[in-house]
Amino acid sequence: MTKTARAYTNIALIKYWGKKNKRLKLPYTNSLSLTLDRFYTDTQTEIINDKHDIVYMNQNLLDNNQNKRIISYLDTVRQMYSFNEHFKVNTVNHVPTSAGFASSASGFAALAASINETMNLKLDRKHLSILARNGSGSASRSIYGGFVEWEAGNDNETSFAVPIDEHPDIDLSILSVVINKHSKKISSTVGMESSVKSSPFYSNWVTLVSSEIKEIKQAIAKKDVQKIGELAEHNAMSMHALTLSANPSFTYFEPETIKIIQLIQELRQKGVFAYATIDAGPNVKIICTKESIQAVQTYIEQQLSNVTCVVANIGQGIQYI
Ligand code: 2P0
Repeated sequence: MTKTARAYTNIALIKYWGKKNKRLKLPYTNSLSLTLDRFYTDTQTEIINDKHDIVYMNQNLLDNNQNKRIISYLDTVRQMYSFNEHFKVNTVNHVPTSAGFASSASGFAALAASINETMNLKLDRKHLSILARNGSGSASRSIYGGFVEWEAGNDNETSFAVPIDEHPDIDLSILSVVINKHSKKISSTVGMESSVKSSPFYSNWVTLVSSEIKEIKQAIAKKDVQKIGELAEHNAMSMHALTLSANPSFTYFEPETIKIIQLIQELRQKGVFAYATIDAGPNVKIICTKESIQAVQTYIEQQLSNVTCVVANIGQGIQYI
């Protein structure tokens, strides 16, 4: 029986938004994330005597349309490591549907680690990060715990994540505020492509990220949580400015997203520690301290009735169970 690979999701504090190479998922910029402890994917792969892969997700067999992205990834892995085996993949997402986190980061990190285990590839974590990136950019960062930087690189061998501090002794907690609404979703892949192609601010974004990465690494080293919060919020708003300034313009924000941003500003005026970060969807992740998180949650729940709050702390890297 092969071991199960477990990968946790991560939240980007300095975000990845745009690919210079679509096939290899090479980003234009570095990005920096925090791995979280609550949301993870468990994946097990078994070699089967067949010419096709089969994929179970959350105990359901995926059909040929649902499993396309995973099968195409397995083809890439077979090509990268020159083997022909096919697999039965069993993957379970422990990401509560109410938590508002995408599962592609934990999903592809766990799948990469699971293939490494089943095929006995003996990859070090750098090569595991490269393998995960080929599935989904943000998955490259979920190989490590704590603060992680994905170095953009120039080709398949040079684009991978590195740990900045895997076990940081720092007072940060994340409150995920989920807006219970199903809006039409523009995938990150499509959203990024449109921003790169048509936002007049895209080159400014590349310059901005390069300086914000340096600043946030200094703030992490100094455990300056306020500076980390300020940089993460500014970076997230700048990323979303790339969607608003694309042509045609689009946004991931819902009215409640803006409302939560305003509530966070009010909280700060009252002296409560809270900063917003938002990914390719309407939900807001609030960067809090252990002291502020309860007050932040209470205030948000008082002001907005139709939201769900989930608390997460700093999590670890890939595990084999
Ligand atoms: C990030 N996001 O840095 C950014 C911020 C969303 C907003 O990475 O096309 O699923 O598979 O490489 O990694 C989500 O996009 O995109 C993402 P692909 P991915 O976390």
